[in-house]
Amino acid sequence: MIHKELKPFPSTFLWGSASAAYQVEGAWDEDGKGPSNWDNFVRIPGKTFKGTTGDTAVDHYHQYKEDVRLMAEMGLKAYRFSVAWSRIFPTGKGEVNEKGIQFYSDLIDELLSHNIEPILTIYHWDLPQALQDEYGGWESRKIVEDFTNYSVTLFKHFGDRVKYWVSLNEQNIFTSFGYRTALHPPGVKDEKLFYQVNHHANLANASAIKEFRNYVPDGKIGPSFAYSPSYAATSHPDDVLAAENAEEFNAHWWMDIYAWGTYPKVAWDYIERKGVAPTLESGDLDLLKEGTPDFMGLNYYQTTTFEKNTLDGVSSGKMNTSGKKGSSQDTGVPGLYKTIKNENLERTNWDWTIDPTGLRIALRRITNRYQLPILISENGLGEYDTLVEGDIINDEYRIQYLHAHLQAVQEAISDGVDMLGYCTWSFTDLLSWLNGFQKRYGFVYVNQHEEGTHDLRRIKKKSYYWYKQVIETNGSILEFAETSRESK
Ligand code: BGP
Repeated sequence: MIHKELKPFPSTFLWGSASAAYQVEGAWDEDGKGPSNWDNFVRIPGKTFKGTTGDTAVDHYHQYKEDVRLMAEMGLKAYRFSVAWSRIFPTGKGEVNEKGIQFYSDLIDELLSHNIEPILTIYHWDLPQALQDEYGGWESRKIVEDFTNYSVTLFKHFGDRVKYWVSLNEQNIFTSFGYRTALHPPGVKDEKLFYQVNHHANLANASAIKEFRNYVPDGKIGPSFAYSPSYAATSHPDDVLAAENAEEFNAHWWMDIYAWGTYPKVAWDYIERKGVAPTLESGDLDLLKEGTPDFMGLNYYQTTTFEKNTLDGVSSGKMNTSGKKGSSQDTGVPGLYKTIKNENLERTNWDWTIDPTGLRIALRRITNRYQLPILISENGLGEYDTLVEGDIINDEYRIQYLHAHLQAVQEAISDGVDMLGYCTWSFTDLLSWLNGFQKRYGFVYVNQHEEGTHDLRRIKKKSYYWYKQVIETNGSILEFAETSRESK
């Protein structure tokens, strides 16, 4: 679809940036915070790049005022951040830690005083370790009650000031990495447990959204889903079917539940016959239908290309967490699909495909299937940045990446997609879960590295000034690069 003219970005468009507590805050054991699953996991040798931890991260906990000042100077309209559950409830439940409430309350006030809309993520992967120890965290149904109670506590304290909420961040990633590939805590590989854990997360998500209606009736809430649209490697029907499989198991499996409260039929039948379907209790499906969101949060980084995988085919491949281009391996599920390199697409040094059109495809598929407004809750480029003399970081590659993706957003808007806003990942540099500090995403460089102690000073990158202009012009400067859009 080629439009002669593009629609402008809506005047209310939220030009934002996002972060997550564990990746920016630091202060991991300060002011009464309890340990999270990530605080423990990163201490197991070999789990993260060069053993990096979020103990200090980029010290946002102490430097949030400076960070918000930089956001304000840029003209940022929205800031998505997450709350660390174990700051609010050090053991996941029981007594509220007032200092934890105070920190987020102050952050919210600071944002609002600079006209920056807070977008609060309730859960971005850092589970109180106490809940993991007590009942296996997401492995038990008990999590539904504790998560709901934690969410209600946030609604009560912040619902008067925060209008945009994200319930669970990338449920598909934290359940798959936690229980299928073992790359994230608790580092388990158990397919049946994975489906059960995921079902509990679905229930917790729906239960929190249902309560949200009582406490923040004028607010908007939705999950953030990591959607990587599936492409078929060739037009061979077997490859097309493999891509369909991937779409059903990797996307509809979650988004159908969010939007409709139903599991997709074909995928459900498959896992039931395999004997790994989750146990449903009476009332579960009703709850899932009662807790549907106001918008779909989309975390988009790349597309994935699939081909046929036989029953004795590939089942696991290595992820590139070193930044050595070409070190990732293809992976798959025997009998369903396997990934294959898409020769049409450039890749980053971490082997993530660069595909702005894929973002437009993602936005259209979500719109057509679910008819929900979309908040892009993450999109960005993780790359090496070089600090040169005079405190200059010329991250032209990041500008190009974001520029092309924002053009795709505008094209999607012109296609009829209802967009609430766009949050880049990320505002400042931060800790990349498995990849240390060298994989950078921010508009603001932070002098932090895997080894040694550093001054953590903030330095604006070239992309900072570019995004400032994008915001100032409500996206209209993007259109001047007409040629780059047409050459895509
Ligand atoms: C998403 C997460 C973010 C962030 C981002 C970049 O999956 O929600 O927290 O980390 O990916 O990923 P990475 O840090 O692995 O490059």
